[in-house]
Amino acid sequence: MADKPKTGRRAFLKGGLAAAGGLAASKAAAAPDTAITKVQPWRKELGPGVDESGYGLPSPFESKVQRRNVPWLTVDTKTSINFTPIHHLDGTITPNGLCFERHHSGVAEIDPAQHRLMVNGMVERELVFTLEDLMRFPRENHVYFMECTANSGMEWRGPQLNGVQFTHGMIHNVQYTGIPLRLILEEAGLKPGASWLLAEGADAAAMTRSIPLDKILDDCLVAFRQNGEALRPENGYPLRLVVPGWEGNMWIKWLRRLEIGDKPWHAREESSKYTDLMPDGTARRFTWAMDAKSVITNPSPQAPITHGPGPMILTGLAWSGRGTIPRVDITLDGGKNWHKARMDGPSTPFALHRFYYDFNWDGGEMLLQSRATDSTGYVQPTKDALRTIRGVNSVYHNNGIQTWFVNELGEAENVEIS
Ligand SMILES: Nc1nc2c(c(=O)[nH]1)N[C@H]1C(S)=C(S)[C@@H](COP(=O)(O)O)O[C@H]1N2
Ligand SMILES: [Mo]
Repeated sequence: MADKPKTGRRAFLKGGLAAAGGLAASKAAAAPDTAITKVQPWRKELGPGVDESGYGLPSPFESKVQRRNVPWLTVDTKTSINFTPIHHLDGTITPNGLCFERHHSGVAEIDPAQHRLMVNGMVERELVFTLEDLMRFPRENHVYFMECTANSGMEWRGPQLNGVQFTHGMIHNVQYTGIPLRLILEEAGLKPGASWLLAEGADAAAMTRSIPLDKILDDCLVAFRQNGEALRPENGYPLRLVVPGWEGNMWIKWLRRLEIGDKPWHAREESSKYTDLMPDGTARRFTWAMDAKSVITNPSPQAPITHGPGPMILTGLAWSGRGTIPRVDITLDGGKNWHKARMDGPSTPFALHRFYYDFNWDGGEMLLQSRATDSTGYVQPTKDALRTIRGVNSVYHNNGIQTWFVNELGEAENVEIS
């Protein structure tokens, strides 16, 4: 703030503190603040040495920052799902240990020496690669979000989960290091008529998805690192498919086989699951790209406002499976007035974007919403607009606008405006 006096932010802060200043001044007069007047223990003694574990952890004072699950969500919720604490994070990168997890048969604990990637089907040469073989292909680095197709899926019929971690936390955004799949397929040689790829995981679910070859050859990766280090076991160690902008279910973890064909396979995860049940009873399939979406992470039910009226920072995340997010608008009054949020940090296709709205809270109730516009011009719809077309039987692809009601105490609640 102080290094940007041009914005007028300093004057604004001063004004705000002066408004609440009576309080601060009288407190100082009554009892000195020991955090400034006393010599703290960590100033008197030599601290502990360098990290002995060899792999560092966050400060113990940050222990509340945790992936969490919703106990009633699935019968086997402990082995199958948890959520990223997006209300505890800032910037755009998700730390590896906080990336949400979704497993259909638990984590495959793979010995990399015993892992192979096989390419078969409509290819000139069927191939099997060791990890060492793969390390000799040229690699690339890209930051991408991955959103579970069912993120916000529990909110179709109305507000249900009282926390942004649970309504929007099936998303993470990391830097992948991986091999363009195009290069691996060039090595195998595609036969004429090849147009689809089946990706298969090595977990007990043997998860399989059909993906059009156009997408595969365009930008898909076989990734082996996230944020510089090896993939975590829960995120697909040692290999995972990266399908930029498309639904999380297609990002096959523990990747072991790529089959080339000329039509989709209609696997379980693209027929009975991950299709969109419409009001007339038919199911929409192959809705792969994740539509533009945004959410205010702070304040939110798990992150209430803890200060009085005056300057405050509202922040959140926005993303689109079709490009970047040039614009997010914010309303404090349930949509009567909209304000342009300040986009901050990198803006690259298929990655999370961070927005801020810095304003002066009057201490009154608010109905907060954010609305994303992506680089194609598409505007995030209201939940009612989505329901008009899709009905209420859906689980997947809910990108509707989220509303938080904030009371005078700063507490927030998941609500909808009708
Ligand atoms: N092999 C395999 N791949 C998988 C899954 C799985 O259970 N097995 N789950 C899918 C689903 S539904 C999602 S949302 C993402 C979750 O990835 P994450 O655990 O890294 O967040 O992986 C996808 N890939
Ligand atoms: Mo998912």
